[in-house]
Amino acid sequence: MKKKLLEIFVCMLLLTTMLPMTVTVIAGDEENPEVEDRTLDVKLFGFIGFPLQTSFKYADIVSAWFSEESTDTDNLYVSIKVMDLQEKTNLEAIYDVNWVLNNKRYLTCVHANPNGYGPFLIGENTYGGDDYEWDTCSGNFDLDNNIITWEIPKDAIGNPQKGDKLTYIFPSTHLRFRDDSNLPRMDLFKDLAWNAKIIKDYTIEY
Ligand SMILES: [Ca+2]
Ligand SMILES: [Ca+2]
Repeated sequence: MKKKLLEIFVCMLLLTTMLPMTVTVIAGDEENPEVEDRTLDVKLFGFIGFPLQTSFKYADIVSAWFSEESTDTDNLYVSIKVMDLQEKTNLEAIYDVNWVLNNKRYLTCVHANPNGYGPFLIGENTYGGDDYEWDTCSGNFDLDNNIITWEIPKDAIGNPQKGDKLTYIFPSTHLRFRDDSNLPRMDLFKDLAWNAKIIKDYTIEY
């Protein structure tokens, strides 16, 4: 009988310690990203792998996630982490995160090049195809932690409500000749999320 009581007590103790853990993993953050990509997987033209990845760590996606703050419910934060973020890059480096919300496609974007980075953009795919209507938004290049974050006013993405789902989340990076050169604007190198280990939906919290 004593043994049985002890077993019940241990079970209850385990349950109470596990419960807070299951609550904290609901929202997206760096530890629980919506997308976890593989590393050292930047590809020539987006599909040809190669071994010398050291020079391309600034374009190598590690993960991407969405987050909100209970004290700032008007904004949605989108973050992308790369292996080694650089403030200035030799090639034109383009960082994108795509998603679908209430049947519309959205895209965040920021460029880096030899002059630095910015502006931070949020695009709404209003007319279909690849045409986006762009707005600028706030953002941050966190060079210490290799994280880019867009701060997106929810009214720029159709004012989503609590419980709405962001689906088809797809981060990507694109390296091409500098936009201020006269060379063609074709992607030379890309890291795409097709080979990601995890891709999950994000549910609006507030
Ligand atoms: Ca990667
Ligand atoms: Ca990838």
